[in-house]
This record gives sequence, structure tokens and C-alpha cells, in this order.
Amino acid sequence: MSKVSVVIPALNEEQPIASVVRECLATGMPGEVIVVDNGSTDRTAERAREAGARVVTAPRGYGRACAAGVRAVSPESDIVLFLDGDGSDIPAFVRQLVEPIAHGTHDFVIGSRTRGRRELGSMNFQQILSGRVAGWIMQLLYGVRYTDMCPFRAIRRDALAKLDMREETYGWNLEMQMKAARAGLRILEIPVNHRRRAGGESKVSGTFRGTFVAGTRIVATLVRVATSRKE
Ligand SMILES: Nc1nc2c(ncn2[C@@H]2O[C@H](COP(=O)(O)OP(=O)(O)OP(=O)(O)O)[C@@H](O)[C@H]2O)c(=O)[nH]1
Ligand SMILES: [Mg+2]
Repeated sequence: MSKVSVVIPALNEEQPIASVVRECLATGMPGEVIVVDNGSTDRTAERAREAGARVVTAPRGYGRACAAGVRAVSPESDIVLFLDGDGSDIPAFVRQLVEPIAHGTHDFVIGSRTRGRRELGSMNFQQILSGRVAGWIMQLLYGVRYTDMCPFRAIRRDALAKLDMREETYGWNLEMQMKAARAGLRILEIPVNHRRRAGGESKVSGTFRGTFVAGTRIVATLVRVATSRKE
């Protein structure tokens, strides 16, 4: 039977984090939930621990947090699942993301919020458009169909290790999608529903600075990976 580790990057998410962890554990799928808290100034780590997560730390940055989470995964795990710590990804979909990998038909299963049902205000126009545009570009580059840069995704651990992930901030999600496609992994995209964050403050899409920093990093990632040689 496959063992699943959940990795949740969380920065100042003391309000939503406990229910995200509990909802993940309630699915009965994960063997462990790892919350990566880098520099929260609130009680994110404490709340995550109380809810049953293992908490690890890393230097600031979304990609660094995800990478630190992967390094902390228990050696027996063969599937790593990622989701955000703000309550916007719906853990009830964990099973649908994990099963195709557990059954051996796919290596990488990614949610698509644009193909799922979205609570009003849960994604803004730039997020929807940038996910679609990135998808079209990756279709041209690799012939793979993606419709979102959804953070909610599961991947075989050994396949992830071979992708040689480098992005330290918001390019991480796109880098994984590009490298998975380039490596010829068996990829499946499934619609997932999406909610508004369950409290706390937006770091990315809800602020001008966050949108600008993330947008710049995403474009840089696209160019870097598209023009780099397959390792
Ligand atoms: N560990 C860590 N987590 C981060 C960092 N930046 C963002 N996050 C987490 O990454 C996830 C995505 O950030 P959000 O602020 O929700 O960004 P968003 O989804 O574009 O914005 P919302 O619309 O407000 O949800 C959340 O779980 C954040 O707590 C970081 O530097 N380190
Ligand atoms: Mg969010």
C-alpha cells in the first residue's frame, strides 16, 4: 500500500491552518502531515502541531518551504501531496489526487481550479488567465494539457526527486509542471473545487506586491526551464 505525506507551506496562517491539517487527516489518506512554517510571526506552528502536524522550518520563500517539506518526508513515503495552508484547497479531493498514483496509472496528478467549481472571489482574473496562458505555452512546448498552476497536487516521490527542482519562491509550482511534462511523466489533471481563504491575509494574489513578485518569478521560471537543457 502507498504511503502518503502531505506538505503544506504556511506563512502566518494561524486562523486556517488547524482545520486544513485536520481535514487532511480526516481523509484517512496521509501517513503524515508536514507544515512548513518559515518565519511566521503568529501561532501558525503551534496550531499546526496541536492539530496533528509535524512542523518544520525553512528560509523564507514558497519554493524553499516546499523543498524543505519534501526533505522532511518520512523515508517510507512514496507519494508527496502539496496544498496551501489557507483553507482554499479542499482536502476532500485528496483521495482523487492520490489514487491514480497509488494504482500505478499516473506519476503526477494535479488539480485544476479553473475546471472545478470556484467560490465567488476565490480566484481573481489574473490567476485564472495566467494559469490558462501558462497551460497553452506548455501545450506548445511539451504537448501536455494544463489549465491551471494549482498548488494542490500529488506526485510520486521518486519521480519528484528526479525533477531537480530549483525554484525558491513562487516559480516552484510551474517549474514542477514543466519538468514533469518534459520528463515524460504520466500526468493527469482533475477538476478540483476551490474556496476563498478561510481567514488570515493573502501573501500573493490579493496584494499588488505579491502579484508583481509572483508574476515576475513565474515568467522567469517559464523562460529558464524552457531554455534549459533537460538534466
Ligand atoms: N512557508 C511559506 N509559505 C508561504 C510563503 N508565501 C506564501 N506561503 C503560503 O503559501 C500559500 C499560498 O499563499 P496565499 O497567500 O494563499 O496566496 P494566494 O493563494 O495567491 O492568495 P489568496 O487569494 O489570499 O489565497 C499559503 O498557504 C501561504 O501561507 C512563504 O514565503 N513561506
Ligand atoms: Mg491562497
